[in-house]
Parts: sequence; C-alpha cells; structure tokens
Amino acid sequence: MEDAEIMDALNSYYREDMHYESGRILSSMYTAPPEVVLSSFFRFYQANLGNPGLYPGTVKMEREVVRFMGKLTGNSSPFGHVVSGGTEANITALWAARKMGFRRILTTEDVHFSVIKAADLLGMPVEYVPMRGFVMDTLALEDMIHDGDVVVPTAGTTPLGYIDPISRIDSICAELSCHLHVDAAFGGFVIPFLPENIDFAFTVPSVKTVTIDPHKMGFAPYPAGGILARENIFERIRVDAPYLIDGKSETLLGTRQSGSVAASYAAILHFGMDGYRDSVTELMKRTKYLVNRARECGFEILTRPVMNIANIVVDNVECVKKELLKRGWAVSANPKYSSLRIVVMPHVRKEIIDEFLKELKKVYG
Ligand code: 0PR
Repeated sequence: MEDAEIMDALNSYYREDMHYESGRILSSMYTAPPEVVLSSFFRFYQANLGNPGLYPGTVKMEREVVRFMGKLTGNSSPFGHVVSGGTEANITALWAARKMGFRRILTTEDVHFSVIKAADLLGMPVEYVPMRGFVMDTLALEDMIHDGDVVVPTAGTTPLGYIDPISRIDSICAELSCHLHVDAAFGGFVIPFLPENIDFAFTVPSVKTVTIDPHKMGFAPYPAGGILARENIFERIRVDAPYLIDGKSETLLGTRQSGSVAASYAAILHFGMDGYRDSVTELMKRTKYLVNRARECGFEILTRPVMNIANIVVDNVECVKKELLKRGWAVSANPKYSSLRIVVMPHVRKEIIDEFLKELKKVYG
C-alpha cells in the first residue's frame, strides 16, 4: 500500500477518536503537550532504557527528570526512575515494600485502582481505613495499624483531588515499624505550586516512596510516570540479565519506551518551576470559575476543590455521563459521590467551561 493510502486509512480511525485539542475531554488528567515536547518524544522514540547501557544520553536525561521530581517532593538526592505511569510506579513501590517484609496495605476507598491491582498481584491484603471529610481518618488509622503494615495515602485523590493528612499519618507510623508510600501521581506536580505549604512527600520523615507522574500535571506525553525513593529500593527488585549491557534489570518493565523520558525532560525545561507554578495558578482560577458558574446555573458542587478537580452532583450519574458522551463531551462519573468529575487541564478553557455547562443544563436542567 502507498503511504498516502495508509494515512487515509488511519485518518478515518483518527476521526473516530476524541482529541484534547477539541477541549471536550474533561475526564482526563492528561493534556496535549507543547510542540517542542512532542518532537523530543519522536527524536528519542527508539531509546530503550530496558537496556540502558546503549543509551547513556537518555540515562542522563532520566536522572535530570528524577532530580526535578525530587525537588518537587523535597528530596535532593532521590533514587528513582521514569516508568510507564502511575500504575507501574505504585506496583514497583509495593513490590519493593513486600520484599522488605511489609504485607498488609492500609489505604482509603478513594485510592487509585492501580494499588488494588498491585495488592492482588503481590498477594498483599488490603484494608480500607474509613474516611472523614473526604480524606483518611487518622483516628481510625490509629486503631487499625500494626507493625509491618504499608500505609498508602494519596496526595491528589483520583475522584476529588484531595490530600490525605500525610503529616498526621507520619506521626502514627513513626511509633511503629511501618512503611509509607504516597501516591502523588496527580498531586506531585500541583501541590508544590499551591499557595498553602503542604508537606506531602519526603519532607515527611516516614515517607519511603512517592509516585509522581510527568504525564499528568507535568504535561509530558505518555507513557511517563515517576517512582521516587528515599533509599535504593531498586536493589530489592533487581534481577540479573546477563545479555543486557549492564547485566541487570531494576524496573518492572523490560523494554521501556524512552521517548517519553526525553519528552519529560523537555517539558521540565520548557515549563520549569515558574511555568508549572503559573499553570497551576491559572488552572486553580479556572476551577474556581467552573465552581462559581456551575452554582450560578443551579448545580450543586460536591465539595470545595483543593486542586484543579471539581465535582458536580447529579442523580443517575452514569446516564448523564453517557448522554454527555453522545453529545461529544467526556466527563468521569464518581458513582460513590453521585457526581461528575471535571479535571481542569490546560485544554479546558473558560469558553469550554461555559459551553459544557450549557450542554449539561440541556441534559440535566
Ligand atoms: N494514581 C492516581 C492518584 C491516579 O489518579 C492514577 C490515574 C494513577 C495512579 C494511575 O496512573 P496511570 O493511569 O498513569 O497508570 N488516574 C487517571 C484518572 O482517573 C487515569 C485516567 C486517565 C482515566 C485518562 C481516564 C482517562 O481518560 O483520571
């Protein structure tokens, strides 16, 4: 087949998909990255950090990305890797924790399902700590916790963008032999830029590992997650691989798409601390705009947003979600809270918010 025909064939499928550029994906923690970031991806798409000995340049960029994420999480010399996403990061952290002898996971019902997948894969029992005010109830945690547990708070929960009280969890863990892994997949690139000073990662002494994803609020293309550690947990999961240049593998995946490592580095250079701060400030303003406009339209907001995630309360949330999708709008349903979740990413501009609320009024007015 000729190239032009191949592209025609692909284009018909492309038209069936939704694209961030339309602005109508309100359900996603991702966005379209800047052009320079995308070209960095394609420049390095053949790199494979599964065999790092061949790619010393890409290894250096990975270290730079890890160092930057260390800065965001309060660790000036972190161990870490750029992995495929929050799922792989959470599996890696819990795999290492289990290797260290920790078994039972204590978390909340709002934990991302990747932690449940990890627990299932690793044969680690999960117990849910009750929630109070949409975050982990630390009094309940105190009653439940034992030596040998892994506590997994979330800094930026998937449904609400809320932050479990990590400093208070730390004071409970400190008296016991427990492991603390923080899932800041979304919040890691947000919390450092909020006006409030919130300890959520390595500034909290018991925190051993942190998930923080460049492909969410770091505005890098997927697959780009991040796993950071205070100590070298990667030694715990390392296997010998004599046919690799370095003779070892210390991540979950073998072959690793590493164009996204270059792209994450380019994103960090493009935005820098100031660029990320400006983005978070702007997205928080737009989130407030969404909340105010939604209320003016007569909708109920579930709870005050802490990050750029807002929830509109509706009955029959699944039906409303489906009807909106038919009309070209993607929103997530939070059945537990009977709400529609809107993640205010850079492509969710004010005029998009206005258009969306008009549509929602038609569907659910
Ligand atoms: N941890 C948290 C707190 C998350 O919110 C997510 C993803 C993960 C871990 C897992 O990350 P990966 O998906 O990178 O493995 N939460 C996203 C969300 O619920 C997943 C997603 C993305 C869902 C795009 C829908 C969608 O269109 O928004």
